[in-house]
Amino acid sequence: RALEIDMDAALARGEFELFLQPRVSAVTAKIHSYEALLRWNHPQRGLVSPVDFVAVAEVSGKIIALGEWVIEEACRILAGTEVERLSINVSPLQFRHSDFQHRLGEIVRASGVDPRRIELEITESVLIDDDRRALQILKELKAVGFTIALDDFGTGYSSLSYLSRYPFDAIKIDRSFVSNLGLDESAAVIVNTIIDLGERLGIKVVAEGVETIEQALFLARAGCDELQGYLLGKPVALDERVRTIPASV
Ligand code: G
Ligand code: G
Ligand code: MN
Ligand code: NA
Repeated sequence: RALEIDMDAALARGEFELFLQPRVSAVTAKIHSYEALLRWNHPQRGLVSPVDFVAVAEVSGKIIALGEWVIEEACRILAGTEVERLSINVSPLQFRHSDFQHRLGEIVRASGVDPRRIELEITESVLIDDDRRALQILKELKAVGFTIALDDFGTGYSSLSYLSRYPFDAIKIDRSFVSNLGLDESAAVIVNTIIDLGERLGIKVVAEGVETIEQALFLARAGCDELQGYLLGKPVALDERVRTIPASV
């Protein structure tokens, strides 16, 4: 059966799960927050990656229900565990949906979770179509306390004007640049430039896909604020181990 046909039933049966991956301070090595990464425990196919179903969910429109489930589950984790802060990925389609902001507000309010504990990761494709509306929504979300991160920075169009025009709290350097550090001279130049930009604009810079000590040292010396990647921790299911970690700073 096609994945899209299964999705409603999968939501009802509780087959989706949020894996958590730590984001760590490059200075203190303390966990700042976790990124929530969606997984589907499919009864026949096993653990399915969002790469294989998010695009399908966007085409069918199921991304709205799925995205709301992600917000609800993130709030359950924040309300019921020691996890201090979570970032959640918001699909461009979900962000542009007329009801997004309203539903997000409703779900978070009902959970009693402080919006300051939630970061929304958006990609620049959100900003391309209707940038004035996007700016208005981002400002309103920030006014309520949500923080906003620009994900996959450096891929796509990555207009530098986005960084000054929109109220981002964090920029996430795409992992393609991090993985090329030490291999490709231009990757180091690009990474340094993004870190410098973030510093000058007062936006926190987070490196993704950090897999080696060499990459971590390079990034820390360059002034990158936070690191995320397999070296610091893989995305894992919220098990008892995660439930009992001490509250992060
Ligand atoms: O965790 P993984 O490497 O499999 O994620 C693959 C892609 O799926 C990434 O681009 C990530 O941003 C995206 N993704 C992960 N979780 C979610 C989610 O909850 N919602 C949306 N829209 N995308 C997600
Ligand atoms: O697009 P986004 O940045 O949300 O995607 C995050 C994706 O990157 C997730 O699917 C996650 O599983 C994956 N990821 C996280 N850390 C690493 C890493 O160190 N190396 C690689 N190759 N992928 C990673
Ligand atoms: Mn992300
Ligand atoms: Na990314």
